[in-house]
Amino acid sequence: PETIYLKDYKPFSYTVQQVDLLFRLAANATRVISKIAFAPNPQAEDQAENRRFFLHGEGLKPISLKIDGTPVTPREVPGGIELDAPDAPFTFEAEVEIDPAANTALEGLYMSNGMYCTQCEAEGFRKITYYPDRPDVLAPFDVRIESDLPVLLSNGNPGTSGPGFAEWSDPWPKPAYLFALVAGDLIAHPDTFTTRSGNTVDLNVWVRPGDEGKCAFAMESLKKSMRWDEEVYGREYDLNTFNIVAVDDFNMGAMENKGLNIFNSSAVLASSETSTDANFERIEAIIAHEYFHNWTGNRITCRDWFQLCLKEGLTVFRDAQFTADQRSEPVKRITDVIDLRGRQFREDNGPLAHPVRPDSFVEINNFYTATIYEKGAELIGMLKRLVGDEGYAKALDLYFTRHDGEACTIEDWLTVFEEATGRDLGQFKRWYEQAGTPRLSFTESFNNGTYTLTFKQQTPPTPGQPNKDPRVIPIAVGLLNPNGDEVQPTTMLEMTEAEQSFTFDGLATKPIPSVLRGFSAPVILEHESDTQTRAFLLAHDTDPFNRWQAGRDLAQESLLTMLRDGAGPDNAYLDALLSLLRDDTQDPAFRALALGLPGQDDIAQTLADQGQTPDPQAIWEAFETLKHARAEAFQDVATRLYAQYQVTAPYSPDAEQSGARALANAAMGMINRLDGGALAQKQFDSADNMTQQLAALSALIAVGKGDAAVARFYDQWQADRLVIDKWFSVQITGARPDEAADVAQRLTQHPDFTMKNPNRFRATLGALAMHPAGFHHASGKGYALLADNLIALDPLNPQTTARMCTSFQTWRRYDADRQALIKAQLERLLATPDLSRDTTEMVSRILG
Ligand code: BAL
Ligand code: ZN
Repeated sequence: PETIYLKDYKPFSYTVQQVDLLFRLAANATRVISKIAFAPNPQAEDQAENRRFFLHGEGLKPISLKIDGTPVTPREVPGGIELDAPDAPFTFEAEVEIDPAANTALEGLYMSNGMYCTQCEAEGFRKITYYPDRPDVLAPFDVRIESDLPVLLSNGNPGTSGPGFAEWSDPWPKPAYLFALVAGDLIAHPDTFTTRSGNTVDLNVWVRPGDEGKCAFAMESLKKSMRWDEEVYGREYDLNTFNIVAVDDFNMGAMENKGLNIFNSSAVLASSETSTDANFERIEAIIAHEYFHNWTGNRITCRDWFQLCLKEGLTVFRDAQFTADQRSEPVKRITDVIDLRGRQFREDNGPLAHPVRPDSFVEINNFYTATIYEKGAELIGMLKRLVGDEGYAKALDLYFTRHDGEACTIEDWLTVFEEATGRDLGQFKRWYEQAGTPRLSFTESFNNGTYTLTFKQQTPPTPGQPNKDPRVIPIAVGLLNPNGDEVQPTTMLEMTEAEQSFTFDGLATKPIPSVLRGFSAPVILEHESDTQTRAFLLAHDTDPFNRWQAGRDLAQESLLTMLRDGAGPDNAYLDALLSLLRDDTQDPAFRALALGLPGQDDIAQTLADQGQTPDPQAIWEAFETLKHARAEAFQDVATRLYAQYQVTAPYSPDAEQSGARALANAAMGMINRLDGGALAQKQFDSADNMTQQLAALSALIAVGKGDAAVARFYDQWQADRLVIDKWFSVQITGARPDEAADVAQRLTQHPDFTMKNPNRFRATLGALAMHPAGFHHASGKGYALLADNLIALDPLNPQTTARMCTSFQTWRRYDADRQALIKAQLERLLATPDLSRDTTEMVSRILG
């Protein structure tokens, strides 16, 4: 397959003035009739001699094509058609036929449970009609849909409608990836929102009949997001209507189509009986994320797909700010860093490492990654730390005024920061260009009242980038006295060299440093420290992130020592954690987080970084030993916390109640190891919300007492697709390592398993991949099961197949036997006849 390079970017020869689309919907033979006004692109005058009129098109059956009313015959070229076109404005008309019912890839126009819907980002519009399907071609769209289905939606404002048709008009020029259409038998959950300048916007959450009781939370989240973007970023909504539609079969979480967001139903539908606290929080965040794209993505879009982080990094950063404002800022930061380390650091440390702005790709769908999204968001956070809140606000205002209506680059983005703040961001740009996670280490010295911290940074090689230059790293540091008082409040050190010292004067005694507070940069902090210092920071650090980090470091050290020396759990860790658990002045959510352990995969990565070969089974056993030791050591406090943090008020998914439930459920998890499931069974029997019910089910499975509850849960929820996804997952993630692949295998034979629904596929095979000891079972049965299913899924849905191949990305860390087993599966995948471009690229990169 062809590789596309950033350096080859050229503007399109023509601009599009207006797009008119008519859809005559039919399941197997939809007609798409387009009329598109083109004009020579003044930005492409160098191409005037030789303008190339190329239109993307994939899997289209052409019925007729005309230029200025005259039928034309196109030349078929890879990826589309070429036509002879005038060096002057002209109209192109096309009628094509497509088959939405046969579209299982879920890109372009497809059907999901009798409903028509679209997914065009990144390159799905070319499966709908011939078009310059690239983000730098923007145009207003008018759409007419003809169908007998009762609800017919597209982007923009509603126009005329009547029996069998509806018209929509989107005045805001947009790239084709933001086009959307929905048609179905849907029910609205309506509301309105009045913008700060007094415009009333009709809001609707559209769902299938039966789901209308699960829309209220999404609607509230939408209204909060609209208000927040006005208050914090000064951004107002710009159409009369905002529609959200829930779709069951969807590759991503959701999509920000202009005025018509389409959501994976798992990211919209919520009720206390069927959704966990974590589900509610995710829904709130995704609703906000898609809404915030209206300005960061839609009004200002990307020039080309290499710039994807321009909209995604910024929008993830904005949704994180929103969540921090709605809930707890430290809790949000801690959970984001857990996720960043688990997904992005893992990617950055392996064969799939790529810069936040890549310089080449084969299939753009393979670059909707944690690096583009989450590391992209970290880059925005660092920029804000470096220029300060005021500088950030000024730069954003300039970005919105200067670039509204444009398709931009990272250079445009950095330029507004340079102009608004007078800072040179040349070195900062390396964060966008160099892949890999920097390792940051430090040494300390203390002399005559002067304390010196000397930092070193180093980034290991990544594919195609053997050498890295030093980056600018904002390092937030505070200093504590041995008595626990803070002697130096948080200060932002700016490291620009490979090695650099910073001094603090006038100190009476050698302080204890708290480094990288708030996780001020996406780096791996490598620092040898003793248990005592960590326990001290866990007890005294004023920075909540670093307090949590100290606890995590203690847990990790204990696990590593257990694995290395066969030692038992570290008592100092248990003591420090016990004091924290007992301290009722501490936020329950924070205590629940402190009770969390590093991921088993994080430990495997740390061992690999230290030059050791991780054994997933041994890691699992060490976790079991440690969890058991904690259960025994914390018996009394667990019993007290469980009782104390039962929520008696009516269910609300707010931060306070969910924090209490998280702590009580963590306590239940400990008690469960000693009482053989008695408490969990009681909780399962009496639970009136999914958070409680699922935690209890998972606890019962963990102690081998889950059979009856698993059966009952299925009987209770078999009609609810999203709850049944949980039912699939929990049986696999809770299985013993030697059984996980067998459980997953058995579940792929269940009548409710289907390859065609990405949520169900992920709930089953994705759950197996998230069980490190089960997936990496020495027999290789986990690898074989995943590969079998990926081979079966690829012809149906290349995008989800390629995404799930990333489960194999860490293969080189393991022993020779496991490496050979994984390599054989990857080679088998690659040798599959007609393997998609998506999966071919992904597997080739993983094999390296
Ligand atoms: N743009 C794809 C989905 C999202 O990031 O919102
Ligand atoms: Zn996004």
